[in-house]
Amino acid sequence: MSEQVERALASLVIETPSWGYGDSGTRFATFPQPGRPRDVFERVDDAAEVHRLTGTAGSVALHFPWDAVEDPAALREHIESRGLRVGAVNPNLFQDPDYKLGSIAHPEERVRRKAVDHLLECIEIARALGSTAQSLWLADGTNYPGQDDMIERRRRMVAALQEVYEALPDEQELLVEYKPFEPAFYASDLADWGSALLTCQKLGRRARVLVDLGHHAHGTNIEQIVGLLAEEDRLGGFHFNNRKYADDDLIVGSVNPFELFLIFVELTAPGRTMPRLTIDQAHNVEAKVEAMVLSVVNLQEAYAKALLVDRVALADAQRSGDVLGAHEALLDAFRTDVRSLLAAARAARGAAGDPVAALRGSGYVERARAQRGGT
Ligand code: RM4
Ligand code: MN
Ligand code: MN
Repeated sequence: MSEQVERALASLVIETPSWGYGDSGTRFATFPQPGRPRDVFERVDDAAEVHRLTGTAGSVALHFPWDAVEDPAALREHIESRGLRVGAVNPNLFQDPDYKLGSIAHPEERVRRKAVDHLLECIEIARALGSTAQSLWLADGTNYPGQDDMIERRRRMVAALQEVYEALPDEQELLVEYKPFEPAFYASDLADWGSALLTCQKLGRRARVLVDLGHHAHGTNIEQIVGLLAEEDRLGGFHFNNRKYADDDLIVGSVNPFELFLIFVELTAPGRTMPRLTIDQAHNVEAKVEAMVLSVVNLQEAYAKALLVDRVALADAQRSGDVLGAHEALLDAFRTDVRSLLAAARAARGAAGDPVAALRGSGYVERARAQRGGT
């Protein structure tokens, strides 16, 4: 058992987001934290610390232009010198005032052109950094019925994405994220997994869907979506976070650990390959590095528990119509305390047995505060 968990951890790569280390807050206020990273290099340093403690966060996802630098080669070198890889490149099509009515679905050709040019630029940035994915989330949509023609918007969006897809080098894939609401509150242009999947099918095999756990209506069975997309070989990746109400971006597994476990049960089903596993969090009151460490540890726990599922017993119970026997096969795994197993597996990999305690005892946060300043 412990060997199985050790092997599994060795192959687990979780991407942490550069944007999860900087200052953030609520829609009402940003709360500056002392010791916050001042630039992308320091955000990478924080990501490296999370990896050092957990042993499975060896990749860092970047967001542009937030992480823009003069010299991408220097950034790549910094990332690699910290023992990390460059994860997905996330273009930003939602902050420029020109994007008020959308980006690639915008009614004006000039704005659509500008947005496509940014996407093409991000392909070049990814090439220079050695990244193998574009991870695209569109804020596009409308706020009122009649504001724009929904199907026209979709045509514009697809045409723009086709141009981008054609420019993708072989080693890059295009991950398409969906979200039902916010910032658009009437009709988002990529509102759900179905719209994202249809778009990917129009583009080609290297376009796949990205599932963000905060981007569903309440009651949606996310693990079913995961299984379905995996079955169609269109599951590109995840943005892990947790929520109680909307797109809350809370610590992974903090509110609904059972749902997280069930997602990993799908991901580890026989014959499946792991998609890209990225954390997408924007903390508002919690300490950033510690929050990220806790998210990675919670992901490790969900993963390890999913590996404990007795697949033979589960399949037998399912075949014989033993409703609760099948359900209990899952509960048995979910209820297993895997913490000491994981602590040992992490220690065997040179990471921390107890990553949160190790962070608190390391002085990392205090040193960052002294070196980086900030109030
Ligand atoms: C969105 C979405 C994107 C993330 C932005 C900042 O809600 O989750 O993935 O890049 O927030
Ligand atoms: Mn996301
Ligand atoms: Mn989100």
